[in-house]
Amino acid sequence: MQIDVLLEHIGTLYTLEGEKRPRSKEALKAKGVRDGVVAVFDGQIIYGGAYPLPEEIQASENTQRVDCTDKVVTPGLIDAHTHLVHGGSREKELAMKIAGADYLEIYNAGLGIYSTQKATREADFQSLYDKARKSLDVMLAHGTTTVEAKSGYGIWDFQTEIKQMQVAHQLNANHPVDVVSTFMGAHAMPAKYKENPDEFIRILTEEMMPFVKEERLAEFVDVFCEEGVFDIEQSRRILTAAKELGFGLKIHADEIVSLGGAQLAAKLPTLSAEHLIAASDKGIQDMAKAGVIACLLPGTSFNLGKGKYAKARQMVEQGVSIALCTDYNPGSCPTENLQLIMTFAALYYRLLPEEILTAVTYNAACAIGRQEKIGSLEKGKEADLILWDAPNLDYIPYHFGVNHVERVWKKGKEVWRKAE
Ligand code: IZC
Ligand code: ZN
Repeated sequence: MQIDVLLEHIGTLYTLEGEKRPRSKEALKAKGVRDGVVAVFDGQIIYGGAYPLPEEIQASENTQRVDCTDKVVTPGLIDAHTHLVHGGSREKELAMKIAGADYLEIYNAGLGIYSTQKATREADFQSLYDKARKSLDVMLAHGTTTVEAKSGYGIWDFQTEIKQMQVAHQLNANHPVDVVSTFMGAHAMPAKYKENPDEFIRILTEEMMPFVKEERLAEFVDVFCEEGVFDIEQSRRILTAAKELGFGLKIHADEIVSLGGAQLAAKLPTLSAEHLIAASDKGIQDMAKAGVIACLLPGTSFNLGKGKYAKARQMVEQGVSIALCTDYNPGSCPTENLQLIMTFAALYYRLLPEEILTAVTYNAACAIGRQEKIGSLEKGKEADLILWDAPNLDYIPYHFGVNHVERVWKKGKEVWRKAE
């Protein structure tokens, strides 16, 4: 068998080979292989592991050889929770935050999500596309090769929702980073339906969601289950309808107030529950039992500035599988940099680098239903690879705030390289 690209003499290779289901407890720890080698042919991994190569795989003069001595190689990072496509930015809220205003106060003052809705509604397709493409470039430069993108800045204005999802689709087709689309029409309660939320839920579930399904605009449906947004019963109705239509389910649960979103996620069950900063012990137990993946977003906790973090360590000890994501959005987490999130996870969640790596690769792939294709460097999987300019894995979250990526391959093609 031939080889297109051969990464050899790898200081430490993390293939993420292991249990074929979302990982927790001991299985969450990725194992490193010294003197590793990865062989790629036709966009796929044909070997990833310790030197030497199996006999049937041979390099030729056409093979591109990459010397990875004293460096780290991992799968491409997967960011399983972002609000990638949006108009505008919210730096004007910074002074309010510095003065002590919290997220829901800003939202209730008609700013927050509402101001991004306005900016997104006013932006045309091309400007939304250009802005999101720039963000994808930044993500790719920091090692992200697949990203989930939520709609949710049109809400009652369905054309804007559709526009956001169409931008995500076009980016998926044109950009090296793969974009997985989620419909999040239930991201805020529109002011004009505040007195009649049932009518909005009817429109959402009977008009919008069937259209999104029919047009294949999204694979997942997500709901912001939060005090003053969608309550437990409303979230249950929306997600039950989504399930009946064949969508995968996600829920923003217990981000700020402990409403019981984690329990609801376990009951439905959803594929993932997001945030969980205020999740109860019972909610965590239920999620472990039901196998709901926790998509944790420590950058949001950091940026909300209240010192409140999800109980990630407890979740792992109790058997919840976790993914770590940016939550990239213009309000609660304006960063595309998943490496920074890895640092926050180490410092604020007290997760080990080996646990963190699984949470941004294999488990994140599970959180978007892509674990058969990506998330590990095993034979037959897509060759999404990062060569890190780092002597060991610990170095990546330790030396924070700078980019450690040297080269990135997507489906076997080199798509990013650090300037010399
Ligand atoms: O734009 O504020 N939490 N949704 C739920 C967000 C944060 C995004 C935003
Ligand atoms: Zn979010």
